[in-house]
Amino acid sequence: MPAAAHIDRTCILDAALVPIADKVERGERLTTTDGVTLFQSGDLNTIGALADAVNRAKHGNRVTFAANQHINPTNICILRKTCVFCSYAKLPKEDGAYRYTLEQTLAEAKTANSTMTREFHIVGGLDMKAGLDYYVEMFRALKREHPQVHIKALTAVEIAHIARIDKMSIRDVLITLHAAGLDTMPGGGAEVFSPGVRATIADKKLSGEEYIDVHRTAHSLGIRSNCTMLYGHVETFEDRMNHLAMLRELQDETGGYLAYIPLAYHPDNNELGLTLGRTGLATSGFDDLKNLAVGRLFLDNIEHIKSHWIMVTPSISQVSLSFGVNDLEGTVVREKIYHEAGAHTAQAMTLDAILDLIRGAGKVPAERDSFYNVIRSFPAVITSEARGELAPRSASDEELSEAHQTAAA
Ligand code: V47
Ligand code: SF4
Repeated sequence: MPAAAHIDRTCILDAALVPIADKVERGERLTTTDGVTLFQSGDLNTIGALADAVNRAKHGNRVTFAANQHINPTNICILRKTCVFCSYAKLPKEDGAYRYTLEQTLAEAKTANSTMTREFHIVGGLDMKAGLDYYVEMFRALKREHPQVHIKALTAVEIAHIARIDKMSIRDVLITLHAAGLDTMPGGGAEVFSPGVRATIADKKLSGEEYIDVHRTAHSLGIRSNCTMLYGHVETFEDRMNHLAMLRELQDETGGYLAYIPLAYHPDNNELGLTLGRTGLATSGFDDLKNLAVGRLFLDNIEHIKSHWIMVTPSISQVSLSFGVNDLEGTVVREKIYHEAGAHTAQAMTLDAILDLIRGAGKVPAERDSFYNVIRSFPAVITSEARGELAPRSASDEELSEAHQTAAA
């Protein structure tokens, strides 16, 4: 951990945070107990100031975003009954179940021709009819039609599912998919690694150790990935910290993680939300900011902390830029998973909106590629002349509605 900027002790309200501030200032690694102390503390401003100091030491004032397009090719999932937090999955014969044909996937991806999309983010359900061949064909075709677009696809859970139905090793599945065009993997499917929590919210899903093993294998093959934690349901602060400790340990070993993204649980239209009586009540802004800040402070070996504005709202994402976050989940053309679960945010943000959001937080925006190389810098304050030059041609309503119709099964 690089030495952070000087921390002003006069602002610390919670005395329990003083030893943590000392460690942060010395660039010393935090323990899981420190993490629990941070989660227990009501002194959000101090937690934010510590995370901001660490973030500034690593990234200065720069905030990156990537122009990506989510594609969810199938919502059919064998864990439909046991992942009780999921509002997206369907059984094969259930109303609304769909699986894209190759043509439907390509039709949805077509908008990438007329937008600034540089990454396809592809995740879906554990569908018995979406095995290795389905994805190999899809990735090859996407690469053929959009060679400039990076493919970030398939969570560890989906990789393990493909290995099971195709009776192959995880390693061979990854080698084959990599050769077909998969560039990196997203971090979903992690939920919370604690076996007790998993048994409650995601029974029968691969275990935390298995998730880590899939990522370890991917990293050993040169496939980098992201990592996540689904928070705000039944987990304790200790569960959160043990989860983060497992991620930090793998990162010490492989260095393969690009970014950490805490995912805020959305309780609408899922069984868990009903059981908890939480329908319509997502996580609090306080907890969203804390999860991001603790991620920055504890995961000292993961460079990038990403806020997902679709899940926590653009306003919280903007504030999070002073709480350790250096990256925003960017211009998403269309997204389904959280909207099924009650996210009320827009499904896409324009370039101008994301630039305004970053500048409004006093930061300097930069567009990045999927490996976090800056590919376009933007002035801290934009002139109207430059705005005209930089504005991309975004997908027209017609194009989006066409993709939407072809996507409906
Ligand atoms: O694995 C499902 C989560 C994940 C709900 O790597 C839910 O850049 C909240 O992988 N409330 C899939 N979360 C999404 C994913 C992802 C998202 C953003 C960035 C990246 C990245 C990856 O979504 C699932 C699960 O953890 N999820 N249902 C829900 N009701
Ligand atoms: Fe299936 Fe993923 Fe939903 Fe679980 S979270 S039911 S694995 S789509």
